[in-house]
Amino acid sequence: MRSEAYVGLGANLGDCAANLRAALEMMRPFAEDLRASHLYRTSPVGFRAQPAFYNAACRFWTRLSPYELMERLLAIEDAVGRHRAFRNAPRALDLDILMYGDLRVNAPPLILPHPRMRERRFALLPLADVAPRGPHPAAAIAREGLRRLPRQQSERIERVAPAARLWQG
Ligand code: PH2
Ligand code: MG
Ligand code: MG
Repeated sequence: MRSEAYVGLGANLGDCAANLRAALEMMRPFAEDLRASHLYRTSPVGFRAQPAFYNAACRFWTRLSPYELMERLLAIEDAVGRHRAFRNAPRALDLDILMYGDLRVNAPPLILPHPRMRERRFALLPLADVAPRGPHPAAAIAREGLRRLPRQQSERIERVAPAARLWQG
């Protein structure tokens, strides 16, 4: 059985765009029909005194369970050189499952849909890029989330590369 998964990608250490591309490449073995969003440069949310982030999202079909998927994503984070200094510290790569089909689970560290994505433009905007048009849970969450988010002066987000330059399946 295949499930549709959405993963948010972020990086703010080293060659961020290259790290995100490397991550997408490493997802290939378990991610079928992978599509990536545009690439965004975003101001840090939460712990502010850190470099700007590069953010993107992707959508794919997978035969992995959500737990297996989480493990594989953690392994990719490690391979790309993430060093966990402290919570929300600058990172070479952060991969978060945003949604896994319409599954809802609350079994930390696995919480789906991602509990904070609705408050984060840097997650919703790329999610909207890859979500299917029309009535679909991911599209609805992205659309409604973006409509509800207050325009925070502090949260800056700019598109720095089109999807085709981030990733060519
Ligand atoms: N990730 C965080 C905390 N803050 N800010 C931006 N702009 N982008 C992120 O990916 C991000 C963040 C925790 O994972
Ligand atoms: Mg994160
Ligand atoms: Mg994470």
